[in-house]
Amino acid sequence: MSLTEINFDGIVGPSHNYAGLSLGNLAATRNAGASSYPKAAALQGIAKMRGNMEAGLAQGFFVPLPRPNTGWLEELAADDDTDPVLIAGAWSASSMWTANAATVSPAPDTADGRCHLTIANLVSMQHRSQEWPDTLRQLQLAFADNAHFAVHGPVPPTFGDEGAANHMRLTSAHGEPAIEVFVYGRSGGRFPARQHEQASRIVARKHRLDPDRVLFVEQNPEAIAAGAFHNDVVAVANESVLFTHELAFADPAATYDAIRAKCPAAQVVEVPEASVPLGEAIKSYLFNAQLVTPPSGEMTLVVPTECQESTPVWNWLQEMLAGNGPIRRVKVVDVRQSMANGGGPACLRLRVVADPANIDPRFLLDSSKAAAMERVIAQYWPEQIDSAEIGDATLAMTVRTARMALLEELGLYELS
Ligand code: SUG
Repeated sequence: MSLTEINFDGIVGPSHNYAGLSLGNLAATRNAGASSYPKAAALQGIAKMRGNMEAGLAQGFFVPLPRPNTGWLEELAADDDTDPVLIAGAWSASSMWTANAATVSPAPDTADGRCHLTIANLVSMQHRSQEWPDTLRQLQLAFADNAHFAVHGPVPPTFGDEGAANHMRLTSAHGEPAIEVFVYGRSGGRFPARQHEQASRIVARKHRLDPDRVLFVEQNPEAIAAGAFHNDVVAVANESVLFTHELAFADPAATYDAIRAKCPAAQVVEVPEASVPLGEAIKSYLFNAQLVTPPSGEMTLVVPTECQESTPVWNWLQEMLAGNGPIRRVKVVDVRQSMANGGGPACLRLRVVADPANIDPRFLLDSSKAAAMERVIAQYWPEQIDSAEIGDATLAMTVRTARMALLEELGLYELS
């Protein structure tokens, strides 16, 4: 069995728009009401996946959810006088950020030797709380092989769960047993704390993790207040490396010590506030990077173009490369359409360490499938959506037709 890290990116849906729905996500609220460019957005996402495949990384994907979500609008008894924010929620393409789809504990970490996935309930935001049933259907198809995977329903809605965005593995190599670090927020600040500690604890129990190899760490309330609505906005881990901002955790020293005690191979690359202030880290999404190990062995940080445009961030990255730390390359990708809604390269992917042979191949990508997707997107995805069009019946038809064309191309008839 060959365990590989596979990144499952969310294909940006044809209804991609900026409705300012996520309180505490500064980019999303700043861009509320701006025109969006779904075709460009989806093509940027495919280009990112292509870049990672060219570096030799395994790539999968999930398809957009049915939008507008008519079932949800019915549940809301939506009518002409209904708050436009609720209508926009039913139109959101937010499932593109698959780091929030589920929490994943690969086989080496679990008592039964299966890879466990728990769908995230995403209850903190109304537009995201409606994602999980349709996302679960995709996980159940992609990971249908019960001998190797266990796909769980959501934790009770009392406890907000935002999936892998608040979860990190540290290990000497992906296929080796890891310690799993769950980061939660404490509520009471100016912005919602979207990951509840009890949700993390429930997920760890469901995944049958060894309690000695699990850590529950509090996110720094200051980071949430500054706009780090998920931990992956201020920290990312890959194999033995934790790349983090100095102010990511409530008690950074205790966090690093606990990680090193359980995973002696762990190396912490900490970016000090004095070099990159928290606000600049959040604006540039330095930490919402994909930290990956391609077959070349050169650990690579895949950052958004916004990092290049920030002098302190870019200077810090150059200094890092000039030193002899574990991160050896920096690669820049353009995901501006997603970034404008607070979704960087790391938000767009869910990492699953597994043998690709055990996964439904319809969810795995190669370059010819990427080309087929690009053709469908070029033909069917709207060029532009202005905020006044949200709710429009003609646009709804366009969006549905576009998604159906993609499902047909991929043979994913069960999802239609
Ligand atoms: O949940 N934005 C997403 C961004 C998710 C980023 N994911 C990670 N950090 N892993 C969110 O806040 C904005 C949608 C809008 O306002 O139209 C939005 O949902």
